[in-house]
Amino acid sequence: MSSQKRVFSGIQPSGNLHLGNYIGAISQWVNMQDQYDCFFCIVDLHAITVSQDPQKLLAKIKELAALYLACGLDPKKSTIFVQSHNPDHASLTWILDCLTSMGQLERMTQYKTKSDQAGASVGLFNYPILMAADILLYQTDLVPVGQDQKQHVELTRDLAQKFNSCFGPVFKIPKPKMLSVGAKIMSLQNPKQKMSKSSLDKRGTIDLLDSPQTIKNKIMAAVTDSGQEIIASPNKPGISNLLAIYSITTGLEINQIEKRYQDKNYGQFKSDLAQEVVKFLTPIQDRYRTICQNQKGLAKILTEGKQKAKEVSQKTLDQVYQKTGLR
Ligand code: AQP
Repeated sequence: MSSQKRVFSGIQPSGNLHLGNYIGAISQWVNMQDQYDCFFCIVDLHAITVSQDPQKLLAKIKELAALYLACGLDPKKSTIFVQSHNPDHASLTWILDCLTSMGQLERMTQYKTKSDQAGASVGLFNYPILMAADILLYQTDLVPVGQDQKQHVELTRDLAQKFNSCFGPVFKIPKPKMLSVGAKIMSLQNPKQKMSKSSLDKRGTIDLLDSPQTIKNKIMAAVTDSGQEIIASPNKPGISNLLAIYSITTGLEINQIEKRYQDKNYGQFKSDLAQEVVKFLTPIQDRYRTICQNQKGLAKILTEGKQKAKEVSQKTLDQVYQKTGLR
């Protein structure tokens, strides 16, 4: 058995992967691959908690898998798989459902926000428990996520502790891992709202597969703050957000960027940022196109990933069945 600590995380194929997903989640994943035993999942069962077109969903699952690889996930180092290919996720969810109170789920911020927007399904309400099952099945130590998912990882910890104290120790207690800069990238059109796949105003979101011209247009049209200074500050949510994007895409510290732009205006800053983002995304887009030409290779990676995932999850689920009296 590997002595490395275990990492689990996933993204829903629920729309276009955007820079917020990359920065908050994938950038961490890529950096963790050498040090940890990593499981990265395409969480398609989460995506159907809101309505999806079946044909588009299937295409999005493949697109997301190709983007994982294009962003730098390496199947030789990490286990990459699709959630619905491993039925253990749904099986553990039911058992955890029976251990969770309605009140615990009613407190989840994401549910409150999303259920306001559309007629909410039971699946949307239950989403955090499916996420807990995803994480706990793999005896995960660390869950690299953006800020919006922190509350769900905390619920996961509570459920693991509750199960262990009711039935005896089975689950490792996982911890969330978030970036200090970039844990919550905001919409370019509304710096008070998170950049999101499902947001209605597409001008607020930079998708990883956006063309250079679209990226430039979106960044030049980004909402900025009053005043002229290019500094990160709570009074300047628009500029602070752009600085975080600049920092992650160039590898520069925020204070280095502030110094670089101390005598420059917003227009110059945005134009340079657009160039940096295009420079950053172009190689990812090139790799994505190459990977898409080999669909058989992609399918093989996901089949191998499923097998590796199942080997680990099955052991946890067997223990759960035994402890709960189901076996
Ligand atoms: N704006 C963001 N800034 C930083 N991190 C973010 N993440 C999402 N948005 C931002 C992180 O990306 C991962 C993807 O999570 P998900 O696909 O399971 O769903 P989500 O968190 O609800 O992301 P979206 O983009 O807002 O999707 P939709 O609109 O479908 O709900 C997570 O690690 C998340 O924290």
